[in-house]
Amino acid sequence: MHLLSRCSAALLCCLLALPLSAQSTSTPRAPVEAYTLDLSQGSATTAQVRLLPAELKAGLKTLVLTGALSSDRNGDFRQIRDLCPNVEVLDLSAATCTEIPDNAFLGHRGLRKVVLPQGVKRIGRQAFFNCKNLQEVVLPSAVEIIEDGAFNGCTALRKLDTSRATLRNVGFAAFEGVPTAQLPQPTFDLWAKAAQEKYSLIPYPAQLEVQQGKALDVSRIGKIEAAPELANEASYARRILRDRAGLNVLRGSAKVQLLLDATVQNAEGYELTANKKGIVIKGSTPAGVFYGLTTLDQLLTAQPQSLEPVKIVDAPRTRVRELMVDPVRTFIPFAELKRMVTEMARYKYNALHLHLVDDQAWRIEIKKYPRLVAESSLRPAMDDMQYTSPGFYTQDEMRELVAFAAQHHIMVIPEIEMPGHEVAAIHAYPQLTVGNKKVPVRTTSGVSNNLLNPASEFTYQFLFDVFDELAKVFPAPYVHLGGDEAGNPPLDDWTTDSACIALKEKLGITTRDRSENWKLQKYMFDRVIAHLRDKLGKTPMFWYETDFKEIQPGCITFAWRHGLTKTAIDAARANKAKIMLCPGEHCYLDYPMDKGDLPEVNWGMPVTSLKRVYELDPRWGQDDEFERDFLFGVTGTLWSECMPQPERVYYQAFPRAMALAEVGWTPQARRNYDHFLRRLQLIQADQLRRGYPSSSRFAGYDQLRKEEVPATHSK
Ligand code: TNX
Repeated sequence: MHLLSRCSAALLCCLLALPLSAQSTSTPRAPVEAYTLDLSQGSATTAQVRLLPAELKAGLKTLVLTGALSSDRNGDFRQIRDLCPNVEVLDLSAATCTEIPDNAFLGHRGLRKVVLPQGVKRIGRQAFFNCKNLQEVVLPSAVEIIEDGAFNGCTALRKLDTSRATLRNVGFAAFEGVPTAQLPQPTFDLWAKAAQEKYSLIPYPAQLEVQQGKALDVSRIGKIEAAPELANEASYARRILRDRAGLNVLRGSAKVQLLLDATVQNAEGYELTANKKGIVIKGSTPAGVFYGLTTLDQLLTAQPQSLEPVKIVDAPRTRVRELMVDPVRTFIPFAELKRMVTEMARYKYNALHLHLVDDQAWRIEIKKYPRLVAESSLRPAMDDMQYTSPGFYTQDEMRELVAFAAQHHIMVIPEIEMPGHEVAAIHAYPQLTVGNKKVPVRTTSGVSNNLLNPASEFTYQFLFDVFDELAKVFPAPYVHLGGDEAGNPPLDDWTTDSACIALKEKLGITTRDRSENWKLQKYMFDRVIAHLRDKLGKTPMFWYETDFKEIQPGCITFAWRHGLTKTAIDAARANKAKIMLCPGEHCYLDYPMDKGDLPEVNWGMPVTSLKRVYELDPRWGQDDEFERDFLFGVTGTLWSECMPQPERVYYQAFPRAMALAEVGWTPQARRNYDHFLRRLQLIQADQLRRGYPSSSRFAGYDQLRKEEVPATHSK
């Protein structure tokens, strides 16, 4: 990529037409700026960008395709979106296809000009979502359908002539943020349809009673009254009134009252009443009041002018409702982390877990070890994506994030992996590993057998220093230590090394094969846990693995492996540890939501459907004692090996993270999947309008938007 971007301007203009033989996978000798893939003269008539060499794809600026375009799993559209990030001009005028698939170019930052094939009739949902540099699209006259969010966020798009097209359907928020004048209007009033569901609340509250009486004229709200401790919540309330009801200036006799009231039982619980005089929200803490406000925000989404009297009494089911993001495999720009926080807050999440280091990069500044970010924050070309993903967070940025998240009652939990998934650190400081091996930062996903060395004091000094610095940045009482996939594949790195053998002897470990290597991991964990607890006052968390056979009491263990949740629960109970539920089959949001949904190309991920997420009962067949004393919360994971653009994190997260929010918050008896889907319509439409992409690949998506809302569902 870098080689190509350094090319001279003259080369920019040259259009190289390579014959079919260019299918060879070798790297071309000279850098190529432009490419015509014309297969029409050979026997094949398919465009197949797949056949181009990976490095060529990563650097291409102009791409002209002829022949039939394929939109299957690893077809031409996926290839351009994920593997050709620098394509600026995409000329498909001589290619054929009848539709531009959903999400075809979602988040593509290179595209400036796209000429679509003559025969295109449909432009799919979110097809050009957030193509921020896209200036011109040449639409053929055949185009009849432009789906929801198709050009949403294309803020540079100035040339889009739809006058020749015979548009039958134009979707919701298809042109949100597009500055061009005279854009086609949506043909279906999705918003009005979805807003018929007046209580489109996610997560659904524990109690909701529709009251008698006159509705509140929202425009008459003249005042927000709040105790000084609730200044942050008062400003959130002001924002809600502005965003939902357009109230920039408050005038009128109705009011919003925010009250601290110790009689509200749960620290995160709240009571909300609305009547013609105004809105009262009570909580025993600012967090409770804040959650009441997020409910008010959703009430006003459906009823922005006239709010019908209602009383809501609500409290969460589980203590911690978390999303984990992975800025390692694909860097997440700092601003996007903030956008994630504001979005999570809407659904009453209270923890953002940052997976800050892994084999492919180290993403957090550590002042005492500057080589970590200097040498290991690039994420080199990985798997079939032959381009880098550079970036790291400074400690100042993380402080800003922590403060911002705190305003949204979200704590930020850092994760530093050990002893596995640490190749990036080992690359910068080879003394961290057995034999001081200088290893490259990992360029594929998967599991490495390069581990931290348990028999070297440098390892402990390093970890203590890192945690000491992080403790000054992240005030959350929890720190995640990773611990996954270090024994699977087995910890062979530790089997033959003489220092590891000597440590085994010292610890009374008699075996010399790999069977008790886990005891060295335990030794490492015990020392780090003691430091975290005694010196820093932190509670450790880690990913549960069966081959790591002991858990210290009071720790929080994450049940993540498909099919092993019961085993993890039993181990947590036996060891008096708490358990965070994130079983792969319900909570892995990096997996596709449906067959063929993004990420279409992955390492063989199973599908985690929206329904499957919703079906998680965090009690997991256990007793009351489990829910009260052992269940810590629920986590949705967003590993990013297969999400090459930042907005893909949102696409994977939503709407499943809404289902998971309800899993973690709403009492089981109040949950119903069909009802959830009806409430989701307005929430998802609102989210799209606000510039967040999401998946629509769940049963009933299209049908739900067309059918009438039955009266029974309006409560
Ligand atoms: C396993 S889940 C991992 C991660 C990968 C993920 C991909 C876990 C604790 N470890 O390193 O990113 O699979 O889904």
